[in-house]
Amino acid sequence: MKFEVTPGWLPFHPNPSIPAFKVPPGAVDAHCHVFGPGEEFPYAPERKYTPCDASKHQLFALRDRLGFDKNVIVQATCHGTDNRALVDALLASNNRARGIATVGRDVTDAELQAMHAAGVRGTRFNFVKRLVDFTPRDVLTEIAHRIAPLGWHVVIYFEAADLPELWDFFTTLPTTVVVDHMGRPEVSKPVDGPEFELFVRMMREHENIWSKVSCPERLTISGPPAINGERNAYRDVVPFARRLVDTFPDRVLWGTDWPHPNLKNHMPDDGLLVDYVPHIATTPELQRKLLVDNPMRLYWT
Ligand code: 0GY
Repeated sequence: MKFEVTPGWLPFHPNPSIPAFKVPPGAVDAHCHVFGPGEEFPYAPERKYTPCDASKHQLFALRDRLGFDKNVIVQATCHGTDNRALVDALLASNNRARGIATVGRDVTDAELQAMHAAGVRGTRFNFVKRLVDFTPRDVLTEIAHRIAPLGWHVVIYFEAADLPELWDFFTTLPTTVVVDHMGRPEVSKPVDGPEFELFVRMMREHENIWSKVSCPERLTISGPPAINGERNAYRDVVPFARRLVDTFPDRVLWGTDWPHPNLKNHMPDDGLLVDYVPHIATTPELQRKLLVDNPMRLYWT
C-alpha cells in the first residue's frame, strides 16, 4: 500500500557524521524507531502523521556507524497497536535489539508471549495529545497488570505541564516505569524551578521510575550549533539531562530517537547527538552506566 508522507515532514539525516565521542563497548541506543516500510508494514488508520519509511536495515546501519552495539526499538504511534514492523526488526537483529510495544486491552496472552519471545520487554503509554487519542486510565491500569508478570515495564510519554494531573497514575503503576525525554521539560524555565523540581521529586520518591535523558533536539530552544563544525550542540538542554544523570546515575537511559518523527525546524546529525552524551554524563563511569549497564540490566537480563 502506498502512503503519502505528511506535508513538511523532515527526512532523517542522509549522512550522519562519525561522532568524536567513542561510546563504550556494548553501548545501547535505548530509544529509536522503525517506520514501515509502509508497503510491507502499513501505517495504522488512526495515526496522526505519516512518516517517511525508516527500515530496520537503515536503523542497524546507523547503529554500526555511530559505534553502538544494540538498540531498544520503541513502537511509534504511526503504527498504533500493530507491532509487526517492530517484531520483524527484533527478530532480524540477532538478539541485538529489544522492543517496547503498544498493546490494547484486547491483546491475548499468546500474543504477549510471542512478543516476549521476539524481544519485547515493555509497553508504551502515550499522553501527548497531538499523537494519540485518549485512553481511559482504567484500561491502561489493566494493561499494566497484564504485562507485569512477564517482567515487562511501562514507558510513558507526556509533557511537563501534564505531570501534576498524571502524578497519581504514574506513581501507582505496578512495574518499573521509564519516562521518555525527561518528561519534556520546558528548557526556558530554570532547571531548579518548580516544573522540573516536580519531575526530580517523582524520581526521588519512586525508585521504580527511570528517565531517558534523550531528545535535546526536540527540547532545545537554542537549537543545534550555529557555527558549522561546532560539536557542542543543544547546550540549553544540558543542565536538565546532567542533573538527572548526576542524581540518578543508575536509572537513566539514552537514545538517538532516530528517525526523529515530527521535528519541525531542523533534523539532527545523529553523530552530533552522540557528541552531546559526554556533556550530560561527564565521567567514564557515568557514561558506562548510561549507555551500557542500565540498559543491559533493564533489557538483557
Ligand atoms: C518520539 C517522539 C515523538 C513521536 C512519537 O510514537 C510517536 O509517534 O514518540 C514526538 O512526536 O514527539 O519519541 O519519537
